[in-house]
Amino acid sequence: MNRLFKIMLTIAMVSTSFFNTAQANTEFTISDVWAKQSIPGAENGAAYFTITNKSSESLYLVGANTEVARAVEVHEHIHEQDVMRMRRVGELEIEANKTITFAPGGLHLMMFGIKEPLTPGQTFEIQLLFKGEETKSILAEVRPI
Ligand SMILES: [Cu+2]
Repeated sequence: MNRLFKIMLTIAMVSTSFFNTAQANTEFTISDVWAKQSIPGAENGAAYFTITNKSSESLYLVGANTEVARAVEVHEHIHEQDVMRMRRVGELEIEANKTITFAPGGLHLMMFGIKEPLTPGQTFEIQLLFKGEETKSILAEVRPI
């Protein structure tokens, strides 16, 4: 390795770590990512996962995308005069050292306009968007209803 190349490599490494620290880099883990098999004729669906914020600062989920659907929104179920309704959550806070589980009847990723019916065993990617963080790709597994 010549000297100039060594210097350039050092600069590249320093600038990479500089840009990494510009991101919040909150430590978190995501597990148990799954989606319901498509109901025949239905164009909407839901995906679920468990997220654990391992850092000492709050993490904010602000959106999601997937190639298998036209749009994705974070939803929660709420009881309103004995009726279960879904409501969009614009910004979901995951507090420091807390775990939040998305599950049927509760929080879910609502997928609108599913392009091809989701079949059991199939996997697909979902991109999760967090405030001040890099986009996080997760792999969902389709489960039978
Ligand atoms: Cu919903």
